[in-house]
Amino acid sequence: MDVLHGLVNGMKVSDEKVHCDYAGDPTRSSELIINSKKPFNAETPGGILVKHFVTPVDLFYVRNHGPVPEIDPKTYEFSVSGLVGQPFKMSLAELQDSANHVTISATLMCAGNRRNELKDIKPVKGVGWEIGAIGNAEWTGVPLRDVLEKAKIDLNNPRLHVEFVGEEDCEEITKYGSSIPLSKAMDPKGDVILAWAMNGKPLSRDHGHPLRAVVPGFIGARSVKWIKEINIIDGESQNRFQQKDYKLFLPSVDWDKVDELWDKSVPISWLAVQSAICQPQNNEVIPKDQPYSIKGYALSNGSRIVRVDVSLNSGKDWQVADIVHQDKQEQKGWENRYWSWSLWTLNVDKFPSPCTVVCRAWDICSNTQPENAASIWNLRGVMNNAWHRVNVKGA
Ligand SMILES: Nc1nc2c(c(=O)[nH]1)N[C@H]1C(S)=C(S)[C@@H](COP(=O)(O)O)O[C@H]1N2
Ligand SMILES: [Mo]
Repeated sequence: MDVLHGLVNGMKVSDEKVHCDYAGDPTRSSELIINSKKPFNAETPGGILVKHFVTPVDLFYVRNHGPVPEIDPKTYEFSVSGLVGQPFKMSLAELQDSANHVTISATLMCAGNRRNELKDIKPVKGVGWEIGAIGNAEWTGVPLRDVLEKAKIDLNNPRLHVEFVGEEDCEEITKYGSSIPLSKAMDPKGDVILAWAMNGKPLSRDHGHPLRAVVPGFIGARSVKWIKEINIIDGESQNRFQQKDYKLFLPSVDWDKVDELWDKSVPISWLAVQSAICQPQNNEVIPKDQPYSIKGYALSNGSRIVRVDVSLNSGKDWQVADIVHQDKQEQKGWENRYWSWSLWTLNVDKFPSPCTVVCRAWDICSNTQPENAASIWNLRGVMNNAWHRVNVKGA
């Protein structure tokens, strides 16, 4: 991006779209469903999601707020500063030499996943997503706590947050930024890493090349890409993506009432229990009495998914699906660190089409999903984890 961004021929640009130039964005797989081109936002079709426990990089959803920055990994460096005893800058090579490398299996999900179902109830602001703003990957990097230890931070101050700021200029005329509590960052079982690789290869440009945060168990918004700064701050980040977005309000709060409520609402951090049916898709035709495998995903915030229920009659009767693949990190003593999704299947001998298929998941804390999306509708359309319903037509 031009160093003089925001200035054209020395004049300040007032049109907020002008400084965002997407000509340098990378090319993408034609299999992604595009929800917005500029900035690029695209999701994985449900049928593809359940084919891979580890989502291939080119099929992994992309959620950008601005143009993808072009960063040379050889000259790249990020800073660590703020309320630290020892501020510093680090290059990628220095980071890679500084600590043991770890690989964490973790699912990223956008807080806006399944927003379209909320839109169907009442309009909401935000990019429309079906069920595919989610993906599971193997992330390699170094623990964030190993980097922060060099900065001499007061670990006894419970107010401290770690703010990540990205390189790119967003449509919203700000750098993308967000923060997490220092306690999550320093928790050896929190598994927050600074990652340079995804599924064994250097990060692709869309997914944060050369370095991003991966904050397992938190909404995708906190896993900041293209990290430029890491700031230790008192309280949460003041960045608009922490303060004026990703917050929950009552269904009765609309845009005319929200102004004074932003400051009173807590930013979303941890994910809730979520599940969705990926196969069949809504309005799919399945001949009556044919055998069929219903498939989907389920996920919580590190808590193990213990049951996924599926109904073939709009939620009247339920059957328990087989969890066919779940992250095995707990077997290494990683209790409550099920950062990856579970994939599940229910084999039906005679599919009772036409019908409405419904799913809901339970985690080990017995948390489950609300029955109706209307009860959790919110003006930004975030965190929709209502029972997922799919209408199937007969033939
Ligand atoms: N710098 C930067 N980081 C970012 C974003 C962004 O637009 N800019 N989007 C966030 C959001 S809302 C999500 S859901 C995830 C998406 O990560 P992905 O595009 O690799 O799937 O990145 C997060 N990190
Ligand atoms: Mo997101």
